[in-house]
Amino acid sequence: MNTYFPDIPTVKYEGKDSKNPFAFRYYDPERVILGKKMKEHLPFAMAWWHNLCAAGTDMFGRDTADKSFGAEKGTMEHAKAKVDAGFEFMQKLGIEYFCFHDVDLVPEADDINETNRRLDEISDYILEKMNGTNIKCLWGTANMFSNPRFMNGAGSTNSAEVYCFAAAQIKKALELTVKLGGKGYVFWGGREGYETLLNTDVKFEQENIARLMKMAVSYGRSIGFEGDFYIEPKPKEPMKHQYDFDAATAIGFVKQYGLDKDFKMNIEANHATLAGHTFQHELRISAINGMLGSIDANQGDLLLGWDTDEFPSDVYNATMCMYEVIKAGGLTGGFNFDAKNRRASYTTEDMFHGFILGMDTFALGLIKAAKIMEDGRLDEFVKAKYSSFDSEIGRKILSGDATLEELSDYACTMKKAELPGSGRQEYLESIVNSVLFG
Ligand code: XUL
Ligand code: CO
Repeated sequence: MNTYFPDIPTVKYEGKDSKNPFAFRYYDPERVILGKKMKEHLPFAMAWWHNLCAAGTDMFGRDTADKSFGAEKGTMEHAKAKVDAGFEFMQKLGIEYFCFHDVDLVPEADDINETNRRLDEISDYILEKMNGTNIKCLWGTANMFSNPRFMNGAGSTNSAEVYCFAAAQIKKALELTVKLGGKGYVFWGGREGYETLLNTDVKFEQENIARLMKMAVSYGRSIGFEGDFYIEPKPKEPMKHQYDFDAATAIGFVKQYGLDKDFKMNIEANHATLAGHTFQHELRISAINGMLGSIDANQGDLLLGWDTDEFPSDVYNATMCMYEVIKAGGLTGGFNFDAKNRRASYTTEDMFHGFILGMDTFALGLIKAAKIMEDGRLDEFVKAKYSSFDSEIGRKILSGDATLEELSDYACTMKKAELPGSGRQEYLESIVNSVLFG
């Protein structure tokens, strides 16, 4: 338990005045907020790929961080060292969940049978590690975007053979998710999209994606997977047009193909802003459709415009996120830090600083969102804003019984409409500021 990060102590809550770099200032797992412990509001997860695999390589330069964990990369020893390091890391931070892609866990072999064998071996090892800890799997997924065979996507590929490989990977990843007790299974359609319509049959591709998802649902249920399937919307990157552009698009897709009973959304903050939305917008759209499932907790950089996957530091956005989550009655999933350290933050200490920042940001967000709810002025305002629908004519409209002629007659009797009540945006923003900083 003290092998890979020997200089880092177990991170504990010390309160907002603590200057200890390895302490939480806001995340106090046992503190009760709105009747629930903080750690129950905030089931945090570690993303295997960023934390244990990504080492800072970008398009212009190689790794800056050492993620070998004392073993040779590309070996099963390394795969096991990552498990050991990951568990030590999660235990030191009090993180109770992890998320994984199949190929985050083991090096992919040339022959899929050998990859599957390695996955069996590593998942046995992970299961052993899980025993006696309270660490669990939040969700699993298959990486169907890195291997060159997926250059035209997985479900959206033009190759029936590649489609079968996608099916095989999903089958295995579902089995692993069930074996590790995962609560969810994610589809992030990284390359499910296109670059140009000159070579693309969109209808064909979308129908094939839906077929693959249907097969996944039926296989998953047949092996005892009771959790949610999630779509993680993202508008672009790596493809120019991705089919799961945003929550509204993905929700429309699952409804169109009859997948809505089994699917919810996994909303990622950075993907929301790439789609030209706020994080809060994506959460709200999912929630009002009963599909707010899980969250990839990170943030982007609006000045850059690509998926920077930064650790969340923006308390305002975290507050608005928690406001939505509380109103939706919580998540079926959790908060997965799909986030990586900046390339120049390459030490093991930085790995901890990233998570401490993210966990404290969401803890603050939770505290402040609860205050906004208790304050009540925002909710009261929104309720009052629509109060004209409490009138006789308003109720008639809401009942669905009104006709266009009737409403037209009503308007003609009125002669002239009054202006709607003010939106009072600035006043409401000042309330939020006073709750945040008052
Ligand atoms: C990519 C992304 C993925 C998914 C899982 O932008 O967010 O890591 O979360 O495939
Ligand atoms: Co993500």
